[in-house]
Amino acid sequence: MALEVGIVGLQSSGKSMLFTALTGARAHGEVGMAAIPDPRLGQLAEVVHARKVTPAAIRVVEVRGTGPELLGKLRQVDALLVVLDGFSGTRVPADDLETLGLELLVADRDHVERRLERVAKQAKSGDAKVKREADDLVRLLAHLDSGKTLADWEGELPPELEPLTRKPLLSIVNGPDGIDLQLEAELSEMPEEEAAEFRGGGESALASIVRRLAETLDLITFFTAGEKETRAWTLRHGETALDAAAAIHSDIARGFIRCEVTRWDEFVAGAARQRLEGKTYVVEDGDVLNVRFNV
Ligand SMILES: Nc1nc2c(ncn2[C@@H]2O[C@H](COP(=O)(O)OP(=O)(O)OP(=O)(O)O)[C@@H](O)[C@H]2O)c(=O)[nH]1
Ligand SMILES: [Mg+2]
Repeated sequence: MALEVGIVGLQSSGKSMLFTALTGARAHGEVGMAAIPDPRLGQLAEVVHARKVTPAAIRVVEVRGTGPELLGKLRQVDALLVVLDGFSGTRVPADDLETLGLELLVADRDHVERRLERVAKQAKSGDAKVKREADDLVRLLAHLDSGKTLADWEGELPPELEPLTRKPLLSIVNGPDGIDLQLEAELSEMPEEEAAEFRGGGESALASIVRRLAETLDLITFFTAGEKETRAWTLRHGETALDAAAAIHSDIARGFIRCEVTRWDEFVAGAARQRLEGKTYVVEDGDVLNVRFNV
């Protein structure tokens, strides 16, 4: 249930390098997990002498081109991460970003057209709802073909459409003016301590990307602090204790009784004031939760 981000970019912009740098995964063009760095987690783990520490993570997918078919694989992702070539000296990143925007637009238009073909066939059966969607799609296609975007479509969109051009988008320039992926790749091969020394104590560029992503996705982090495992989890801003329980395990959500809530800093300071909350409690960033449940 982790949120998902899709890496897109023009050819040889550094997508695979970014994917590997973020996820540590070698296999390109696949799916990997990027850990969200959070200094609070280590402090909590120390307090409870956790034997295992697990950061929250975002799922990362790389697609290997920009055609409609490949970009179509990204319809399910929650955000797009655009990589722009700023290292070769042969590209203008701002122009490439514009080109990519057009590719996304084309992919969305293609998607609307395909869906219309399918829905129009089904509409022949006379189902009113399907007929209405077909009519909507005809108008939507005309809207796109007049040079407008899905973003300036006023009506509701069919929920199945999941347009790429409406997803939150974060772009990074790969090169000296942005993040140097070549360097990051080399650092990721080093033992952690050496890499940290090289960075002079600063946050890694990758950590800052992941953090920006988490912001773009409007994520908050909550913790579970146990000796067996201390772990960070993400929720969308505004989600509840029941959502938190579901993120941990569906059984825990099903058997939810109530939830003990402590602020992470009070927990670390050993001055925890524990509150009992119910299913509808809106989880806050930094909450340490202990869900009481029966199975
Ligand atoms: N000097 C330098 N070279 C880089 C950098 N990032 C990527 N490269 C090189 O650029 C080439 C393409 O990098 P990839 O990560 O494979 O790019 P990609 O976007 O996945 O490419 P395709 O999947 O083929 O579209 C590789 O030869 C990299 O070594 C960088 O920051 N600096
Ligand atoms: Mg690649």
